[in-house]
Amino acid sequence: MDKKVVFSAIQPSGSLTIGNYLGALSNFADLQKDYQCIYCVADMHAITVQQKPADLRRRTLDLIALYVACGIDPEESLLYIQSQVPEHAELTWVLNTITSIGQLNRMTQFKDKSKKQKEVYAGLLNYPVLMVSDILLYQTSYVPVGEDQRQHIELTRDIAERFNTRYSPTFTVPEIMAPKVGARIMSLQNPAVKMSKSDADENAFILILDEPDVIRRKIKRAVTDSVGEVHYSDEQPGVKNLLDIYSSFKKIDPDEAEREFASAGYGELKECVAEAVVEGLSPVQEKYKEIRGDKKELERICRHGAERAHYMASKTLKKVYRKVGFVQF
Ligand code: ATP
Ligand code: LTN
Repeated sequence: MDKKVVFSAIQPSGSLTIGNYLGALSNFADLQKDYQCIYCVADMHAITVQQKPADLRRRTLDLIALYVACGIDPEESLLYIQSQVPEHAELTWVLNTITSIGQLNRMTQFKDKSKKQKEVYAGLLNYPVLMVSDILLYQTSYVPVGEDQRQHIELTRDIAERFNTRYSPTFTVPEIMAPKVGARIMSLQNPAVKMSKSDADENAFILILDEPDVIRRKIKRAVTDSVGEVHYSDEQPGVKNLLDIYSSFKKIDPDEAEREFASAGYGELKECVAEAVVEGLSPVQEKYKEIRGDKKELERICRHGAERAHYMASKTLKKVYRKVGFVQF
C-alpha cells in the first residue's frame, strides 16, 4: 500500500529559532520512514509581510540547507521551494471562491500580524488559503506543525469538506500532528508570548545557528520569577518554558526534568538548559556549514524537488479544474 502523505512548510522570513526547531523541524526527519514526506520552503507566504528581495533569496537557500542538516533526505522526501511549483497559486484562486471572509478575519495569526502593519494588504488575509492549498494539493493526511497553526489546519479541514460536498470527493481531509512537548516554546523575555523569529528583542529567542556562547548568554538572561524553586507549573511560566526546552532537547518527559532539578536553583537550571541546547544543536550546525556552501548541490535539490512536487500537484489541480467546470483539452 502507498504510504500516507505528511506535508509541512516553513517560511524563510528570518533565521529559525529553537521554537521552529522543537515545534516542527526536529520531528520531520523521523517521519520519513513511515510516511511520504513533503517539505516546502514557503517563500510565497513570506512576502505577505515586506521582505528585502536579496535577503529572501538567501534565506530560502539557507532553509533548504537547514532542512537537509536536520536529516531530510531530498531523494526520499520531496524538498522544494513553493514559488517553483505554480499549482500552489492556481489552487489558491479556486479555493478563495469558497472561503468566507468572516472566517479569515477570525484567524488569530492574521489579527496579530495585521496589528503590526501600517496598511493591511489582501495577501495577509488570504495567507491561510495559500496554506490550505499547500496541504490539499498533495492529498495530505498529516501536517506536523506547532500549536500556533492549529486554527489554520481546522480551516483546511473546513475548506476540503466544503469542496468535497459541493462538487464530489476530491481532497483528503488532513489532521494536525503536534508534538507532545515543544509544541509551543515561549519567548525567553516574556513567557506569555510564543518565541518568534521576528521578535524585536534578540534575547527573546535562540536561533538554531546561534554560537554556543550566545546561547549561554541568552539563557542566563531568561526571565524566571521570585519563587526560587523549580516547578513545572503554569504559575511559573518562565521556569516551565525552560523545562520544556530542556526536556525536548533531552527527549524526556517534563515531569522527569522537574524531578531532576528538584533541589536546584535557577542558576543551575539555566546552566543545564544551556548545555542541553548547545549539545542538541551542535550536529545540526556542523552539517549545515558543510552543505550551505555547495550552491550547485542546493540548486540540484531544489530542481529535483520542484519537478516531483509539480507532478503530484498537477494531478490534483487537473481534477479540481474539471470539477469546477473549466474547459480542458
Ligand atoms: P514568525 O515567528 O516570524 O511569525 P513563525 O516562526 O511562526 O513565524 P514559520 O517559520 O512558518 O512561522 O513556522 C514554522 C514552524 O515552526 C511552524 O510549524 C510553527 O508551528 C512552528 N513554530 C513557530 N514558532 C514556534 C514556537 N514558539 N514553538 C513551537 N513551534 C513553533
Ligand atoms: N503558515 C505556517 C507555514 C506554512 C505551513 C504550510 C505549515 C505555510 N504553508 C503548510 C504547514 C503546512 C506558519 O506560519 N508556521
